[in-house]
Amino acid sequence: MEDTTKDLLSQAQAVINLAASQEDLENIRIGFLGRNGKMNELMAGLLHVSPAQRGELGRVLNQAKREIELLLSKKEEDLLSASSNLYFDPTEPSIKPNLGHLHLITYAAREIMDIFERIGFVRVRHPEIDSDYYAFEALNMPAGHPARDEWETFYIADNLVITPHTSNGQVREMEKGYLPIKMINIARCGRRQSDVSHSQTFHQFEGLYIDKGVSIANLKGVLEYFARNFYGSGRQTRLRPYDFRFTEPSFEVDVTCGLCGGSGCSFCKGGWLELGGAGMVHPKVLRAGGIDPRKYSGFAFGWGVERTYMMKAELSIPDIRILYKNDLNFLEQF
Ligand code: FA5
Repeated sequence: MEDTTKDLLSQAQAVINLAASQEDLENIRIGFLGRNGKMNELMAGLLHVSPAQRGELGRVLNQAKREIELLLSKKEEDLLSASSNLYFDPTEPSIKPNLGHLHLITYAAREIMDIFERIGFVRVRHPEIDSDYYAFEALNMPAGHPARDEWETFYIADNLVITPHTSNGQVREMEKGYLPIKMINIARCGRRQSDVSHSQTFHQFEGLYIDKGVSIANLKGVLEYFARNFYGSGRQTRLRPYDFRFTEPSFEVDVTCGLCGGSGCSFCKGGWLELGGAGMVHPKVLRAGGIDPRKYSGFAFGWGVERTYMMKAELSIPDIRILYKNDLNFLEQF
């Protein structure tokens, strides 16, 4: 009888394991533990054993009964939790995904481009990794020329650089062979520089206008137009003499400080803030691009997107490198 009880227990285990619903479980319970179930059949057999054995067998049978009850309730819990995982209410409000937004510098590049587009400039794209030729040589800086040092350039192969400025796009654009040229090239640049106003990775926007009879007056007009539209109507620009190898004459461009309005404060120290470089395209550069400098002239300018944006009066960013630190507390403000 003890063996029969063990068999019954393993039978019960097997069918309980296979049960797929509450209904299956109820049928199993009735089959094993119900009034006419297999357990009661065995219990009835106790009447035919000797009183000496009856106590021990009764204990074994009760133990088996309890185990079957335990197996049934455990399986019932499993089935319940599995079905609650499947439960899906389409009317429940969904969990909103965390949406990001564009980087501050992407907004800046778009805003800058919008302003130049209104006066006929077209956005073009040129390589951010380019040959030494377009970054320097075609810009009147032959190999070994000391002027190259200023650009603190990352070389990634003998003749290949991470462009230290967007001016590499000048001769590339001329080589396309159309005139007049009125382009804005906005791209990522790299230099071996890192401090509060210099980042190893930064962006520049480069303007190039080439046509017949282009003069410094046109350059000044375009810069003034940009400064007023980007910074506000009260702002003015000035050209300060400088020396770039690819423009002649060359200038640094300053804009009046937005904090003090040009009277001088601790931020600008003198009323003016530097925006970037500019100048009339050097005849050698025009020739490198296949353009005859006796017939055509042009101006170019190249400014940092980050610095130009940081100079907006309402933005006070103490360290340019914070733009690229992936600090959400900072980035989520914009
Ligand atoms: C140039 O890069 C020239 N190619 C500009 C130019 C173009 C002159 C066309 C004439 C004609 P410069 O090295 O001064 O010039 O850089 C221009 C601007 O880029 C700077 O005023 C600054 O706004 C930005 N810039 C340069 N280096 C960094 C840097 N490491 N981090 C952030 N901004 C930078």
